[in-house]
Amino acid sequence: MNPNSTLRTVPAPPHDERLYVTQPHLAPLAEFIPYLEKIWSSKVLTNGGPFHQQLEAALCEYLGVRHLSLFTNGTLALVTALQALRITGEVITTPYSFVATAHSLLWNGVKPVFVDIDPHTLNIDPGKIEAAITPQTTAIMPVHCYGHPCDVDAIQSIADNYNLKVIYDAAHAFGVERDDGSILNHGDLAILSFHATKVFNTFEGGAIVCPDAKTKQRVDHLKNFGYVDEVTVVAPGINGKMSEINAAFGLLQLRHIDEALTRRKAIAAQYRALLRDVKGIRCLGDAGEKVANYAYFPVIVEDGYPLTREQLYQAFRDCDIIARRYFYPLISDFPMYRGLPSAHRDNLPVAANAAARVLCLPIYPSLSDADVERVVSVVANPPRAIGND
Ligand code: T4K
Repeated sequence: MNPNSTLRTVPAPPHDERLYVTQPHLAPLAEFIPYLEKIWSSKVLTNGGPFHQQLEAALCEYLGVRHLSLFTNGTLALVTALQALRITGEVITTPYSFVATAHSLLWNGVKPVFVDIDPHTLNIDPGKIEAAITPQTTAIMPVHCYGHPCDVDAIQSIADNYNLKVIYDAAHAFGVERDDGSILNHGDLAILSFHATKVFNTFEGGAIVCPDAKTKQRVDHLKNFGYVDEVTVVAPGINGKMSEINAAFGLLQLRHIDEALTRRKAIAAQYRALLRDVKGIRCLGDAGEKVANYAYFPVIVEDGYPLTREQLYQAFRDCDIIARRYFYPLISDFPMYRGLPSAHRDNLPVAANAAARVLCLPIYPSLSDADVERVVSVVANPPRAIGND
């Protein structure tokens, strides 16, 4: 099909609700009031108060990790993780992610070096990492894209051979497990996002998962301006602390997370069953996870499908379904990155292909079975393309 051809719009099916790529799962408001009353009475609003401490402990237990430091958001967690490990020079990363991944490197004065991705997982391709290593390389920053685990064993063996640090951007990977437990226990540090659009949200929020108490202590200092005590500052830290209101909300959200994950799993299964016979639409497979979180539902629009990805995206919008092209454009195509030698399209053919073909369908706990059917009906009965082909 000619990508420039236009779509003959068919009347949208009757519905009274716009569907988004995601909607936050919110615990009942009434359940939040007692937490607020405690904050109002204690007047402790921030700076590592009781809810902050409780949420750190509760998340360590729920996620199966040893140490975790809460942050105001995932981006500041990434920026601080690089500071904590004193990363300099060049860092190898993926172009197929949300822009915050690479921005955290620029905020640290570090040069991103983009490496292409694996066509099956859409995570960084470990087979291409070694060729990108130079004497300036100090670390690898892979992303567990859509919550699908990277090939952590292959990445760790390269890091060990070349004495590199590994910082996982695990913004999507809340609760994901392999056979050996939480995916968050891999790498020197792993970063989570608790943004409104994530599987587990605290409105805004994030965390750094640390392997030992000493590293967590350094991270805790860095997120509090570098303060160790009232008169001692040990590093040029930042203000990355999560407030008590976000932490309290996180504790409440955690009480409801299992029901949210169960519903996501059912939605993903329904999509897979309904899309199985749609020619030219491929659902991204898992990446060997034992426990998945169904954070996103990416499909790949292949050549055999009657529409291009852009046309399908538009067809959805015409039906009031806001699917999203995560991750298009590639990070390496943004102005602050595209001059880098590693950002050249010839270096990133798999990522460029994915960015042109992936569409993330709505998936969130309050999506009904009928909503899923409505989404699939657009994919299965696309408007006919007309135009100059
Ligand atoms: N690393 C990776 C790999 C990431 O994906 C992200 C964030 C980060 C690092 C950084 O973590 P944070 O600093 O954000 O904690 C969204 C999110 O803003 C961003 O957090 C996320 N990744 C990225 C993948 O997606 P947008 O621009 O697509 O969000 P937006 O506002 O268009 O929201 C998408 C849909 O979600 C809306 O159409 C409706 C729904 N929504 C959104 C918000 C904010 C709601 O229903 N309520 C809301 O409050 O970036």
